[in-house]
Amino acid sequence: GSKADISIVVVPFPAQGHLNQFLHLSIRLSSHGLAVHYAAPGPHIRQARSRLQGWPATVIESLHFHELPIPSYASPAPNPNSSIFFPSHLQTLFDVFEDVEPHLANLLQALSATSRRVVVISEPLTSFAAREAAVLPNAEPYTFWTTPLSTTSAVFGEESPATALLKSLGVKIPSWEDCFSKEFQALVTRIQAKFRPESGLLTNTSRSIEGEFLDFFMQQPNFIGKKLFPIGPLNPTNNMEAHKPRHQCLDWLDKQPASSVLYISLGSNSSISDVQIEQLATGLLNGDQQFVWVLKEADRCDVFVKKETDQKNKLPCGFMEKVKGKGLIIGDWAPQLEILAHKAIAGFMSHCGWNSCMESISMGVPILAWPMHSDQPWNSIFVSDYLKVGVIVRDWDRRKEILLAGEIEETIKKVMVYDSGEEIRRRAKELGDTIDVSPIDRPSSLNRKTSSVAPALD
Ligand code: BUP
Repeated sequence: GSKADISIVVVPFPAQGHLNQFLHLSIRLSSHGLAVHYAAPGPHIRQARSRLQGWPATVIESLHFHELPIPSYASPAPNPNSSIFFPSHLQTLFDVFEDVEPHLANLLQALSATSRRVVVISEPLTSFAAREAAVLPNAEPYTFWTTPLSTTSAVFGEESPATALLKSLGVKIPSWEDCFSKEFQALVTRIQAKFRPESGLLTNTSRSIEGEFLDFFMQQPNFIGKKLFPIGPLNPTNNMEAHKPRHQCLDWLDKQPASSVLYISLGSNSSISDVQIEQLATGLLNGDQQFVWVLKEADRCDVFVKKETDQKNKLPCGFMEKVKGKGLIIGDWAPQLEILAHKAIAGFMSHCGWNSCMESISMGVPILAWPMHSDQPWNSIFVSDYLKVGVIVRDWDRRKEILLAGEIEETIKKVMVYDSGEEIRRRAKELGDTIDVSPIDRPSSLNRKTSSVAPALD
């Protein structure tokens, strides 16, 4: 048959935060009629497919999933009580994930033979894909940075020029030795050695968030002549409320006054200690704060089984009765975007994973930062000290301490109480208004030059 025009291959690192960004990017590309090949291990693909519920068939039919076989392995469960909490399973995953390189090479070769151009989008953690693309005559490797340009560059050493730029603006981020476990630092060294900006860089940011850094990067020797695309936010705004049945927390939010509820979620990879859960609960109760709190055990990427276990049993005795009508606990997958977009929400207590930050910023919701690991301490300082749309709840220098109910309550008031929080809520709203969250374009049949038949993996 005739050759497809452009084939796009995306290769995410198979962890939750990466899944959403790569999937949303894929949806965006396929909505322009491009054939997108999503290559990842089976369990990750099954999760991605389940997130596609509610999308128009025209979008879904341009997405081709390719299962990359990975060897089975086991890794230790995340330890919520360690001071630098790093999900060690990610390290294990990285080791085994490298084994998929030959399978990906087969896929790329097949696409290269049947397409005019192959665009390969990987990330620093899956840079083997860029390496494989570089050897093909018609393939262009792009790197997708799923975290902010300004702080992620700290991965390339504390003396990175972007970090210096941040410092000159009065924003000091913690050293990476303070944020990453020794194992992760070793992992970063391996990634650093392989990282090349190749054809170009996509980043999940926008000009109104990181304009200064985008300009700055374009002047760096490594980037001159390369393409740099700020493509954030990737929030898929047109399938809002697509979940059926509608999550009950949204019905509950409908009944709350505007700007009254605090949304709390510390992400999918982390959990806090039992004592900390108790202190947070007490802070909410004493402050008489309305809330929606996603409280469940951290994901276990190693087993990939979506076994969502709520942690209601860790709450202080009688808590659920006392907060009746005022607070909701969600023990499974929460519809975060819909929650953040709801008019009842006035603040987001977040672990500051970059997806969560982008979602909150673009919805104009101020952030109460509770970083847990890796880039999150940087993101938390970036949103509070640089963007000034957040306050720090968990100060990274005091990460070994338990946050007491009283101080949690005080920080919550800084954002949620009408007078004291007015300024920060206004700034968050203003920044949110500058960010374009336009719905995804409808595919045009005229653009559809691509083949809908995907080559087999082997
Ligand atoms: Br938890 C949870 N519902 O219940 P981040 C998360 N999300 O929609 P990560 C839900 O998952 P790291 C839930 O909207 C965001 O798009 C949320 O990504 C969504 O954090 C994504 O914020 C989570 O980057 O940690 O993946 O927990 O930063 O370590 O990747």
